[in-house]
Amino acid sequence: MSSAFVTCPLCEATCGLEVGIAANRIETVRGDDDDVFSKGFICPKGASLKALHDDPDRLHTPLVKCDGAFVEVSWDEAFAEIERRLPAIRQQYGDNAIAAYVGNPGAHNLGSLLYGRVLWKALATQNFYTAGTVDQVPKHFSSGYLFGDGLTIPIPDVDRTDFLLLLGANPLVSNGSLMTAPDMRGRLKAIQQRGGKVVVVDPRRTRTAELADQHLSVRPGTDALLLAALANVLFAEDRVQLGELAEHVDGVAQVRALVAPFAPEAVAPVVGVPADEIRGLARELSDAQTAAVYGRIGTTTQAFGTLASWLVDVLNVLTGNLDRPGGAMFPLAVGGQANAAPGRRRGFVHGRWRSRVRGLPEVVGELPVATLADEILTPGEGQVRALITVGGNPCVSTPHAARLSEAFDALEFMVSLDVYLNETTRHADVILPGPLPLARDHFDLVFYQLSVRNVANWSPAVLDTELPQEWETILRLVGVVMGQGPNADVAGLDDFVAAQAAQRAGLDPAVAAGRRGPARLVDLMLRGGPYDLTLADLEAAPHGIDLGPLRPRIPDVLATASGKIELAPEAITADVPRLVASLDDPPQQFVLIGRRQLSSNNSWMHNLSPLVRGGNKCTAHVHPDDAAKLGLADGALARISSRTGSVTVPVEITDTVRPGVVSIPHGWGHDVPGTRGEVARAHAGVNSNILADDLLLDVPSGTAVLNGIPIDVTAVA
Ligand SMILES: Nc1nc2c(c(=O)[nH]1)N[C@H]1C(S)=C(S)[C@@H](COP(=O)(O)OP(=O)(O)OC[C@H]3O[C@@H](n4cnc5c(=O)[nH]c(N)nc54)[C@H](O)[C@@H]3O)O[C@H]1N2
Ligand SMILES: Nc1nc2c(c(=O)[nH]1)N[C@H]1C(S)=C(S)[C@@H](COP(=O)(O)OP(=O)(O)OC[C@H]3O[C@@H](n4cnc5c(=O)[nH]c(N)nc54)[C@H](O)[C@@H]3O)O[C@H]1N2
Ligand code: SF4
Ligand SMILES: [Mo]
Repeated sequence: MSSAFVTCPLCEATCGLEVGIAANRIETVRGDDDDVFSKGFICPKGASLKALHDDPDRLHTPLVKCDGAFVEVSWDEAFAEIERRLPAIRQQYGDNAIAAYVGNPGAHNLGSLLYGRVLWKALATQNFYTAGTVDQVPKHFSSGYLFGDGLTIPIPDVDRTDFLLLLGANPLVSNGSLMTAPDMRGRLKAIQQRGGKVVVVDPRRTRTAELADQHLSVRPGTDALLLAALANVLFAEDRVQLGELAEHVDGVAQVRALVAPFAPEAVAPVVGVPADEIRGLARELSDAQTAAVYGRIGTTTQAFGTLASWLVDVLNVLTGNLDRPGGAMFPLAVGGQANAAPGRRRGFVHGRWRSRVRGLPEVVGELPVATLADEILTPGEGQVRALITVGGNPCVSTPHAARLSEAFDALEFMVSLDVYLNETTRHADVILPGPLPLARDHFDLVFYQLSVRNVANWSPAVLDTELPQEWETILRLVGVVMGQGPNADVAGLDDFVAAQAAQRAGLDPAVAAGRRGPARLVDLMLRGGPYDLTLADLEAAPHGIDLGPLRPRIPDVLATASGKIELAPEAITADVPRLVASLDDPPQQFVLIGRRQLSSNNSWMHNLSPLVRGGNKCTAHVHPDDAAKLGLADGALARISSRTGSVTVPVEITDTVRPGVVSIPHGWGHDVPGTRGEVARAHAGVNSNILADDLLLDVPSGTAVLNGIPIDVTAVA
């Protein structure tokens, strides 16, 4: 058995793994003790990579649907079918008739990251969707307007901070997001050990809240009110201290006026936290030597996602903690980072186009996935007739899931690049599988831009695969779209892509000669990047290269038109009146929120016995007082309904949720016909996004409200 050292590509933590391999099979997986960043940390998902490879249900050949049933075909047959059907739709109905949806694994996959963009450009469709609009797009929106680029996102400097305020995040379970930091338990404990404090804002007492020094159990969807109240106190008590940021910030006076309506006493009844606790939190935040405010999915996928994301950084600015050690800082990745070149002042815009049916604005090149079904089902000029999905399961992951399934049935043609035949890909006409992790080169292009330290680690493919690499499949699709037929010259297209990348980096493509595919592109990015590294340097360091703690980057990192932090941009502040109005909203009796589970990865790893065996249960968490009122018994079934649908699910009575709040994890509901996944079917659970309402959006960004969905709950006899 030989050992290989690779980075786990399953979540944002980027843990180093030591993988034992014999005869092209994974024998063992453990944390790599020598990894410069993760130092041996591993979670159950990383450890399940062997089970993933050995899963008898995953796809090994392309599938084409014939008379309603999938048949295994050769790659040439699959591409012949695509050639026969896709270009005709484009020719007949125009560019926008073909939509695309890219899912979460696409952000962890060099093939889709580096070559997907070539395909989307070739398709020239405005109907481009990703999992981002059920996730972090509000943060791109606020960061774009504040700092000039959607990926210029401040990351909490957890290893040096004295005070960490986490809202809507449970990194002990999720292992962190928009904050690449393996072993968050260790990092949070270290804050406490050096005398610092951790505060968690969450409607549930999560594992992270249990570890924290203080937990504020808020009503879902009220974070923007809470954060505005914190800012209000900073102004009212003369605690605003911009420090060295002062000369780089515009709009502080406007912010003062905007948060005036949100005194702690005004928001307390709605937020569900006493005014003196809010005031106390503001004082502690301001008194701390250093502090960082951080919000994650509970703050983005809710009614005020953009305002909450904005106010998180407003607080980082007002307390002088932005861009200073121990505060919230901007990483400088080794390559591929749009904000690495100073002086690029184009500013950020959204709404460059709008969705046809609901008129929703584009943000970072995407339309809200909550409206994809409308675009497919509503007849007229520009109607979506065909769809390409890449590593996504929107029929489970996105709102009004049942309607989206119906919409996919109405498509004339659908191609899915995916490793499973699941709830989404069962609707496809052609499924094209790609190699699993470890059978492809890997590099965390996205997550090193969001990391609490500047690090880099290259993972070469360590397993052989019978499948073409996903980047090759994507280039072959590019060939079809560009009229080169089903057997395009993939190597030639790759040379073309590399030549363009070299030109962008101001390099001669010949410097990366001898490489092809993503390895060549990463080599070019490294060479054009800020650290003077090459891929060979990373190859010589299998446990990664540590480039040190984050360093201040203002003003160079700012790309707004003014060259300053624009703290009160109109695109964001225009939504404040809606927040003011929410102070008078009558409270809902019951609202639904989600919860992530340690051994789960959104919707797609439930077919692995080691992961479903343990603590993952698709149950509805209900507070004991609510259970008593509703006549619900622990383990009994409840029917949960929303405007869009209903599900019947076992109840787990627990005081970890707030009264009035029901929590069901997303990613389940594996009992639909026509999928391949026996283990998942045996642990089906329910699809919580049947309940998520496609009409409820964070207004500025179009991101779906997945937390705080009004529901009715009844006992099932
Ligand atoms: N109610 C509710 N809904 C949510 C959330 C929530 O908190 N609550 N969270 C949201 C978030 S944050 C996200 S990111 C989305 C995720 O939404 P999606 O990305 O749409 O869903 P996943 O479950 O990640 O599905 C991943 C798909 O990729 C496939 N896959 C895995 N690896 C590969 C690969 O290497 N190549 C290819 N081609 N395919 C691969 C899997 O088989 C699966 O079909 O869900 C969102 N939905
Ligand atoms: N094990 C595991 N890890 C994962 C994933 C997974 O599916 N499983 N998914 C990955 C992905 S794609 C992502 S984006 C990240 C997400 O990473 P996190 O954001 O850390 O994920 P969650 O654990 O869902 O934490 C969100 C928290 O928000 C709370 N919440 C709900 N509504 C509100 C609200 O209105 N206000 C506040 N303040 N809190 C609220 C929920 O109770 C929950 O505890 O996790 C990643 N890591
Ligand atoms: S925490 Fe994330 S990166 Fe680390 S082993 Fe688990 S899934 Fe992989
Ligand atoms: Mo996500």
